[in-house]
Order: sequence, then structure tokens, then C-alpha cells
Amino acid sequence: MKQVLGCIALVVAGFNANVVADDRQAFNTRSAERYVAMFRANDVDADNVVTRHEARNTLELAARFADIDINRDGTITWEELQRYIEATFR
Ligand SMILES: [Ca+2]
Ligand SMILES: [Ca+2]
Repeated sequence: MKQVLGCIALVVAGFNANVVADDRQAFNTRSAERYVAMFRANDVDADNVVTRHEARNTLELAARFADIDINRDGTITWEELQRYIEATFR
């Protein structure tokens, strides 16, 4: 009986781990989509680069600007955004 309960506990624990992994995946997907949307919304002149000036009105993007701006040149390129998303939400 103990062994059966142990098996059930393992199955339940495995199921929970899958649920957590799915939640995590869903969160990461939503976050990645949100960052892409923020990038597009803030790229006012549509040159595929977001400057600090363009990002100034979006708190989350402004707060993460230095993290995303990998080469620290004061602008976020589309490639830098993709690298940030890959490193942070995958
Ligand atoms: Ca721009
Ligand atoms: Ca940059």
C-alpha cells in the first residue's frame, strides 16, 4: 500500500511540475509578445530602433532599457530586443 501511495505521490508531483512548466512557458510567451508590442509601439519613426527618447513614456521599457541595450549606445535595435527576449524569456 505504501508503494502505491508513493507512486500516486510521484504522479501527482510530476503533474504539478508539468503545470508549473506550462505556466512558466505561457508567462514567457506573453512577456516576449509584450516586449515586441512595446518595441513596435515606441518605435515612433518606424526605423526598427527604439531610442531612449522614444522609450521615455513606457515605464517598463525605460526601466529595462540598459539591460536590453547590449552595446550601450543609447538605442535598442530589433536584434538587441530579440537577444534580450531569448536570454530572458526562453
Ligand atoms: Ca525609432
Ligand atoms: Ca544598442
